[in-house]
Amino acid sequence: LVLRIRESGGSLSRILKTVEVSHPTWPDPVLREARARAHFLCFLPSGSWPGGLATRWLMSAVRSFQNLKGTVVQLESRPSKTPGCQLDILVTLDMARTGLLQLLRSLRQSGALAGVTLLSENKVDAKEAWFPRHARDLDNCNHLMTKYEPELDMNHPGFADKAYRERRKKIAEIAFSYKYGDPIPHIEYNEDEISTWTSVFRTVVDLLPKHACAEYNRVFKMLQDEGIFREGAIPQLKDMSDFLQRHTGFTLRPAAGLLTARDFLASLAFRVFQSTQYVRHPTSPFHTPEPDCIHELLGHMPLLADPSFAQFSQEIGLASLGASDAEIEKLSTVYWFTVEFGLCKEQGVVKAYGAGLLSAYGELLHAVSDKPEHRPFEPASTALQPYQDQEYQPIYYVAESFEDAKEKFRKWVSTMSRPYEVRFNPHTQRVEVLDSV
Ligand code: HBI
Ligand code: FE
Repeated sequence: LVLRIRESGGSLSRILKTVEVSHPTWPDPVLREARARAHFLCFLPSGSWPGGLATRWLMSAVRSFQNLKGTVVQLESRPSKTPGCQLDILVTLDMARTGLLQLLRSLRQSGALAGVTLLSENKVDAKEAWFPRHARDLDNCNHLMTKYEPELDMNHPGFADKAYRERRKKIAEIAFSYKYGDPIPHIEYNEDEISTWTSVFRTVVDLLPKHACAEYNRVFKMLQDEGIFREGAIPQLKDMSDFLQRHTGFTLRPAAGLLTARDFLASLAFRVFQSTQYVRHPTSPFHTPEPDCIHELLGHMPLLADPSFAQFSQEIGLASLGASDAEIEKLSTVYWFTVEFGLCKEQGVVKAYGAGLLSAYGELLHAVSDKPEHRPFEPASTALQPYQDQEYQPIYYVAESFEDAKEKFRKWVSTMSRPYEVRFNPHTQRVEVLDSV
């Protein structure tokens, strides 16, 4: 797409930032065959434009690419040689062909353009859809959701706390610059952070023997014996990662915040868990709207050291590779009602294994009480159950065991539309694609 636009203000670098956020996604199954890569040429007429109009126009163009599920492959600008135009912008897009037609039409109708020319269009083999094939590729799977960030959300307890936001930024930068193979950076936690950890840790120690599943309690004890779980010190991700690696081969890598479901699930396929490293705001030690390292450490890590649970987590990850957006949504829902809020049965008694319950005692007590509805875990129906993350869940799904949940999950995944199989080769850390064609 070459856009000839006049720019007299605003900043192109902001647009480029927006473009970087767009991420390769897999089209819906019906559109798979009709995916194309296209180059366009557009002209913006001369005339006197108010400052920054070109920037705003391009922002709205980027929004329509995203709305039509297009991926920006390349975006380049140069001073225009056409009289009356300041910039030519070349955009190469991947999108479904039905979307391309719609896009051309809407660009031509947009008053800001004098003309649009489609330079070329190549049908792209649907199998080119990108997903990580090696654990190293997870360096590209760190796209964040802009939800609940202390910088952006007025309801975040850290919104008005400048020092807290600075601290968050510093820890986020560590995650953004982390590359596969780097040692996990050590964080020197401050007094506030450590005392938040200690107060959550105490409630967990009190409640979990009674309400957590046996697998969790078994690993929790090992972590205490090794001195990784204790009052007065937040476990370092490096130590936890080494511990997990010894038990199930899972490793950790630092994440800057809430990742997109696609990126987060993809890492599980490689037995990699992307973990935040910052601590929730000290004014709300027992509740956090976003993941923090206390939730990851107390909620997720113990079960990642359990072989059966580790396998279940990896299989959700493998199922997500190359899945359509609609399928990612379903897998996230299954993840939500199992890994985050799952219950299981032990000799007829309901126990918790979901990380969101094991790291938040309020909801834990609610979940195992007789107030909410308990339903048997059945992936096909669980995947369609709407959920919210603002209040306690009204419904929980109860698994017979991890093995049983895995069996049911495998059967359900086999009904998904992916035209190939994937398998993880632990020797090479590579995902191998077994093509059916
Ligand atoms: N990102 N950092 C991080 N931690 C999570 O636990 C997490 C995430 N992104 C999405 C997610 N969990 C899930 O709720 C599913 O959407 C996969
Ligand atoms: Fe979580």
